[in-house]
Amino acid sequence: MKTQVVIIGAGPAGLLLGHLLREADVDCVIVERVSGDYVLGRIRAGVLERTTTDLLDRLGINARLNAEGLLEEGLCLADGGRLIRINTYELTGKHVIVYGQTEVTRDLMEAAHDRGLEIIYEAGDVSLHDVESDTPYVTYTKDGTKQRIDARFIAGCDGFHGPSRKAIPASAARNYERVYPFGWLGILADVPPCHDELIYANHERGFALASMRSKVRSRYYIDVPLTEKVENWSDDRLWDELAVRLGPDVAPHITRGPALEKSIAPLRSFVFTPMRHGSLFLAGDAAHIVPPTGAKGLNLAASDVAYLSDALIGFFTRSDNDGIAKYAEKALARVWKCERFSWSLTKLMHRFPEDGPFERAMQVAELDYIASSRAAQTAIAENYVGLPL
Ligand code: RFL
Ligand code: PHB
Repeated sequence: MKTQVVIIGAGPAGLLLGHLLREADVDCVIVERVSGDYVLGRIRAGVLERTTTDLLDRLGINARLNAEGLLEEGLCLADGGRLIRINTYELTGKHVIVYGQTEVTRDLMEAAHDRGLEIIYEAGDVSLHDVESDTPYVTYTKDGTKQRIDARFIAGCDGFHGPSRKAIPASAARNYERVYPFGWLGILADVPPCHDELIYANHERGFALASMRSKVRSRYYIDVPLTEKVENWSDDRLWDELAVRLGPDVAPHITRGPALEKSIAPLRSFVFTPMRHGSLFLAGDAAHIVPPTGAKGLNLAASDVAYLSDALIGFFTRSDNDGIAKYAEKALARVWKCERFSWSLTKLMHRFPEDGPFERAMQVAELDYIASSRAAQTAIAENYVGLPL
């Protein structure tokens, strides 16, 4: 098979890129390791920035998003007894929208069929070849047969564990990494949220987050040591801990219910450079990871894809090499800003095992400053709703 762009990975980055290219009549094929149902079974992000929803609007894949997404005007930071509200809408004029990654993915998958976007699911042994040349290709096995797709470019949208990043030689690459000493234990339940806005809490027993997927489905997290096992957390134990960490004002509003899903995700900050090597481009989690504090991961995948689709469309429809040449630099400038925000909010809202009274006093001082300063709140709000492209 021959195409213009082979996209590896049918997560949000790969699906969005595929749709944006198809819309501009650029040929592409997506190759995905697992089945569509498996992709939809992953419970991940819940908060979409305007940059992300603008892309869905541009594609016209927004009917359910507009009907079911919850517009959020602010967020709260809780610190023991107090709740600091940041009115992000008033400070920036922008909303974020609560709409799950699962739903975004489902909408993109369903539209793929109607729009002739080809997705090859359950492709085994996906390998990249000749990425330094102008004639790269991808091989994979499907139903026991080896297949090959030739292309002009390969887009590596295959997440943190995929093969694309590894196709760039170590001599050309650089990794920046911070692994955090805890993970987030999440619970999804069909109960109304305890609050109409997200609450990030820093309690002496640790971090907690109250989030949601809809008016009848809630998502909560607490941080736990990396050695912790999900089996040690019965639903009751987790609800009790959430009530303590979210504080006495919030606890009475928590509705408990059986877990639909419960899992632990480790926290990591990671940036890989370069985001382009020859004919291979990286986008989304394939190139960078942020800790989930601040809800940037999916949104960053979407902003990479906005730059990359512009670059590829310019190349194929206007013979314009400029976007291709500048992709890595442009994307990375935004990536580092989002890395900084996610890292600083993680530091502010978590109790690190190595921290002592000094570090805690710094957190309290920063939260006091945020509570009293419109400038400090604006800085958080601008990052939370999404920096401009
Ligand atoms: P994905 O979603 O990991 O998709 C990559 C796809 O590539 C496939 N793949 C392969 N395909 C072919 N061959 C191979 N060998 C392959 N290896 C892998 C995979 O099967 C998969 O389908 O990466 P993408 O598209 O870059 O999207 C990134 C986002 O998924 C991620 O950044 C977010 O989920 C992060 N994240 C959040 N982001 C937000 O913006 N807001 C949030 O509220 C938010 N909350 C979260 C999160 C991530 C979490 N976890 C579990 C990591 C909450 C959690 C708990
Ligand atoms: C979520 O709803 O899953 C969520 C919300 C905000 C975050 C991370 C995850 O910062």
